[in-house]
Amino acid sequence: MDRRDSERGGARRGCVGSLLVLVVLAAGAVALARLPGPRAGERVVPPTTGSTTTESTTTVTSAGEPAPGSVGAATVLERIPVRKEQPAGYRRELFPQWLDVDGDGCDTRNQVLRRDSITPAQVDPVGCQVVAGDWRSPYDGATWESPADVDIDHVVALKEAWDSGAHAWDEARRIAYANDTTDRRTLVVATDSVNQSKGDKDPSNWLPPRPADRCRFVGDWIAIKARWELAMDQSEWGRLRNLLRDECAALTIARWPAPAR
Ligand SMILES: [Ca+2]
Ligand SMILES: [Ca+2]
Repeated sequence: MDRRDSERGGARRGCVGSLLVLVVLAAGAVALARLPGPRAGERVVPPTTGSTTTESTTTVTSAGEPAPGSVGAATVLERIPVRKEQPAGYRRELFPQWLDVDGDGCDTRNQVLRRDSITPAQVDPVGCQVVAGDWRSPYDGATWESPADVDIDHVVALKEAWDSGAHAWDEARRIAYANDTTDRRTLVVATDSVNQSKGDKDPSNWLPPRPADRCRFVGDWIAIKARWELAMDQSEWGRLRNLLRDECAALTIARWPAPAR
């Protein structure tokens, strides 16, 4: 090979090398473009589902940086609109509950009981009725084995959802919300008495009694409001901002799947 051939070969290798660099850069750009931010209505990567544990999808990282697949809770909170609540017209019947919206033969209540049991739940062989399991309430840490001792709680209560935007939803969306098993943050298995004290309240006047459970609750609350494009009233938003500043500064939120429409 003479020098010119060698130079041409070198040039070819240079071209191939440049092409490879371009391909790698382009792939990187595509990957970066796919990193979603929680903009309104955006479809994002779902958090882990199908687990038999009650681990939260909201985490605190030691370095204060969002974990992969998550975003800072304060960033999400900043994007949530602040509006006066609109309570007129609420009736619980507007949110038909415990239906089998995904057609798997289990109503929502039993589906959540089965999903969140730490050990495999005992299920009636006929139908899908859960008769026993092991549940840990995310509000007080209590553990229960009988479904009679727990409630399936809408973390953002139906009335709170109504007051902050669901009053404008059609029935299909209200049913999707009331029976949501597509993101495990919407519905949790909680100690019945604690759930009753929670009622329809938002974090401006109710937080889990056990301090260790509060930051996770705060993150889940913010995620649900953002995911369903619900607003917050001023005192609710302010309380959450203060909690993120004072107690939950490193809180991150796992991304969420788009809700049914
Ligand atoms: Ca079902
Ligand atoms: Ca509120």
